Amino acid sequence: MKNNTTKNSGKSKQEKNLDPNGESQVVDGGELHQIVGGQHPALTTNLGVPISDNQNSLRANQRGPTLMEDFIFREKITHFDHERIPERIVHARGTGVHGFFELTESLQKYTTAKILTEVGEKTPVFTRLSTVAGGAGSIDTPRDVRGFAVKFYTKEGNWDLVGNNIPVFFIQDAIKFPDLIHAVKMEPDRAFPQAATAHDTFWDYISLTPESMHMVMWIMSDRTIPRSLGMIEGFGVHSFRLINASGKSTFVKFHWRPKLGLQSTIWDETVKISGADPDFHRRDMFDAISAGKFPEWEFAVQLFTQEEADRFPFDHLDATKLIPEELVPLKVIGRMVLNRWPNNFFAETEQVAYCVANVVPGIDFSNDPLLQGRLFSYQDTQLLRLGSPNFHQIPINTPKCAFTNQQRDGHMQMEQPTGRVAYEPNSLSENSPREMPVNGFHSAVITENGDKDRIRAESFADHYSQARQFYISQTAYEQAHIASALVFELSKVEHVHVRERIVGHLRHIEEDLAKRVAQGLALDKMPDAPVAARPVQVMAPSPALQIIGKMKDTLMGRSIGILITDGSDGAVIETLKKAAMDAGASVKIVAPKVGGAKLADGSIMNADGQLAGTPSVLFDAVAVILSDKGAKALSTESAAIDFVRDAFGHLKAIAADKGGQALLKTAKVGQDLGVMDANNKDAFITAAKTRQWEREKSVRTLA
Ligand code: HDE
Repeated sequence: MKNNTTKNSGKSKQEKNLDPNGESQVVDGGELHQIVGGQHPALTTNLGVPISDNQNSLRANQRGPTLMEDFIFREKITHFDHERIPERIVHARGTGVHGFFELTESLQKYTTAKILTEVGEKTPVFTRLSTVAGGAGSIDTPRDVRGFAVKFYTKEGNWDLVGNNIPVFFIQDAIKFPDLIHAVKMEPDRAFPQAATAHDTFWDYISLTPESMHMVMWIMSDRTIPRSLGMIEGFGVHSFRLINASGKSTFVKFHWRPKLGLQSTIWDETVKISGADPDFHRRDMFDAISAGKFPEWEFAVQLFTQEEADRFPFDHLDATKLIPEELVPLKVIGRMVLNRWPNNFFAETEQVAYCVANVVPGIDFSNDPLLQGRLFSYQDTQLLRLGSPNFHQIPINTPKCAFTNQQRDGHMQMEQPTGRVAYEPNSLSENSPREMPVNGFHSAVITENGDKDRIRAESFADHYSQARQFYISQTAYEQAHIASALVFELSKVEHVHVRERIVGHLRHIEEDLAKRVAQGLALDKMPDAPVAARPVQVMAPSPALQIIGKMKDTLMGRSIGILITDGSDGAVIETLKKAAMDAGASVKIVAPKVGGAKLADGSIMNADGQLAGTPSVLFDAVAVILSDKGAKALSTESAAIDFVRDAFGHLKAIAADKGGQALLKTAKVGQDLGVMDANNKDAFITAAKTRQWEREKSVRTLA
């Protein structure tokens, strides 16, 4: 058929066939191919058929319909249509990194597990840090618990320690989990809010679930708005058991402690980070790994016997309780370093399948009813997500030790077992796998008795004592943040009776907290406290529960932003930059234009970020080094005004030269010890390592 359009914009077949290894730039039917040398393999179908044209589907004629016959098109689109697997129902948003675990102290007295007894041995790990409530594409920085899941590829099989950055949980029995998650997720009729607890269904459920009150204190604290993934603690939460060579078992709780110390953001800062960089934590981790600044955690255990547990003023099998460090001290036994970014997000981070039931000989479970339920849930969830009982054959899930058994076949089987024997016991095969009565996995031998029933132990009934202990252990600044977070969240709740019911619970925790929240909500009278199943016990404050007390005197893992303009003083910038980098920080230059600025001496300083897209919320402290002319130009630039105003409002150190001071004045930014002259680099570095907590009362009204 004749037609007046020409194929490929008039190019001949020869012109379309590019030399894949040449250096050329060719327009092909509108597409731009930039080939920069190298040996490019042929593009093929999944079955190895070379593809001649990856831009045009097979058409009946130049402007006619596409033909079903086009197997290349169909294969490509079918594969694309199937690219997604169900995202995790919880913890969908996560960042995974490879690394290693190194044991520094043997637990041989307590366990046979090689991973906990072979000092100096480096075991590969894959660690995935996540938020809980949001979907896979949600922001990194909502107020939320962080998941802390570690897969240890040990010599005796994979051990998955699937924990959180908070040592307790909302509920005591796994059967409640779907209700809790339905309450926190987007409300089903309107499909919002995404990744947020600040809505009616969450607080309605919580207000009817007194056992959640301890967890509520933790989630309303700044633990749920961490500064970076390298600055969170990790907890196995439940009690587990270790079993030694003579079969004796000891209870254990697992802890991860970040080498960078604990640090959180300010709520207003978190909200703004979410807009400025929805991938804030993932990017920060990627940058740290790329720069060779590998995040590291200490691994610690709390060990205790049944007899000791019997004397605790709470039940350690109740996941809403922690064991204060003052009661059972932490013993550091190893470290984990994360040092390798995955090659491919989907293949590794998305397909990694953590299962709480994955333990190795020498490690066993306790009777915590939450843990018991989790032992079922994770395997089941992986079967749905990964679609096959052979998901252990996906490389990220495959043990690094030998494994063999008589399980066969199934969807996506990758192995090709030989021989006629696929059962055990057998007498036909000389080399088929056999049980290992001595070294194989053994459960702890425990005597169980009592009535079978749907029942909660009496010892689980104290819901307020540890909530109170957490609150009274905090610094005054942190208490104000908890009260303000409660006011913020409950102000988003439309139902007044739900707000009131929560304040009623708070009265059992601390009357002053309840008063502050009631005032923040403008309740006309103090709601009654619900009947408590058990009286609140007096527990001594535990400073280990603070964040501020656990900040470290370092700029490692922190970032400093320096705002410059044309005419800025290069020497001052360089001095500050060097001091910050020497203290371990990364430094970014921010300028009105991304191409950089022409400094006073005529040289060009490149910018790492354009002012409009690089607000100060992305930094831990800022310096403002401006020429007089630059300061004047920025005085009508709201991004510059916000830059300094937010830095001040988020309690950050600010170093400013004369031009910088002029901008601070225009922005009506106050002066305090955290605002200093740019020449005072030592004071700036010291102030940058912390937040100016005293400033807070001058910049916002806290509850
Ligand atoms: Fe999970 N949880 N969970 N959870 N959880 C999942 O498994 C579940 C709980 C935690 O990075 C799911 O693979 C039940 C406590 C982390 O891939 C699912 C209960 C703690 C991750 C599941 C709990 C956690 C999950 C969803 C109540 C801290 C992410 C996707 C008994 C100790 C792991 C998946 C990753 C993921 C079930 C409670 C931590 C549905 C039934 C307590 C870090 O199986």
